[in-house]
Amino acid sequence: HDGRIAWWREARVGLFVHWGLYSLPGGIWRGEEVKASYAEHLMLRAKIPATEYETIADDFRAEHFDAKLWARTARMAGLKYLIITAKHHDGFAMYDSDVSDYNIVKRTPFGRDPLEELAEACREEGVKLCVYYSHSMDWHHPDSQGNTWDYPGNIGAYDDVSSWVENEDKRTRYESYLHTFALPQVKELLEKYGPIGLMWFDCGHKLTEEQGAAFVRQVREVQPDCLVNRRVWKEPFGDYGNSSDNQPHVRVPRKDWESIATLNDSWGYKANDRNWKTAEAVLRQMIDVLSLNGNFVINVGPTGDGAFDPKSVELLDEMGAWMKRNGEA
Ligand code: FUL
Repeated sequence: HDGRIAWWREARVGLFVHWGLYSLPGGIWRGEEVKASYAEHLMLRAKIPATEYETIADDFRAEHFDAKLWARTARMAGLKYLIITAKHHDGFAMYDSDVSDYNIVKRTPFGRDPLEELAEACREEGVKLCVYYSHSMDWHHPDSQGNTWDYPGNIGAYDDVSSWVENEDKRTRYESYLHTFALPQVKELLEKYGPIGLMWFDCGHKLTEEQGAAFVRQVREVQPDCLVNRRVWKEPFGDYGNSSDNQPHVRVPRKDWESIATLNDSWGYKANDRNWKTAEAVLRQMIDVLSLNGNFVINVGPTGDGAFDPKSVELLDEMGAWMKRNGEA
């Protein structure tokens, strides 16, 4: 296994990019700020019916999206891998999916495939392309987890595991989502965009062990060298572990762990979140993590038009300057 993870141990630092339909409303729905620190959870927090949420796609033009600029920004900040949200909990694929038309190419006026463009840009900049995929929750799909306002009897977003694993109907429905939707999407992501550094799964602790194993198998089958994070299920699954969101220290004694942090309090772009960390605070957090042998991944939430907001750019610039001063970038 050492062979597979060698690049990651050396990389140390990465960039997380949360970009999806939620980036356009930026935490505001029908003129009102939705109560949630994570703007990418808008659909769940405001219980937006799937048919209504879908209409965000009609306005998704991403006129400033520039994969080369994203990849270059990562490189200039000294960051060695880039994790892009191919599909977050809202279920919308930010790539050209053959499994479902609910995707950026088929449903938006933008009509391009960011994954394809990012794969090329990352290759050019020497940044490893990695993919986030929400395999457990999908608020758009009637048989997955989370959306109980459109699909009564569905598995709730925060239901505990036993409540649905023991319920045959819920379990069967999730099984069908898994085999006809999630696994095929994971497969196509690994087949279409060249070598993927790692698959970043999320919230898999609600799956059965067998369901978690199915995702690991699927990854290994197509790209044996691709890493899988532990959130695909839980110990002892996956190649490395993650700390809880924005909590750098919880995995201290472990080998091969990764801390993920935001620049403000949200992952997805949130118009009203001005609670930016200072560059000094971010660097301190990074140095803490690296000194404890963890990897550090810093997040940006580009706006719906595809740009990194100016404050994130400023903070990443300062990280880059620090890296340069210390011979890293
Ligand atoms: C969490 C998700 O629920 C958040 O939206 C975000 O993607 C974070 C990195 O992981 O579990």
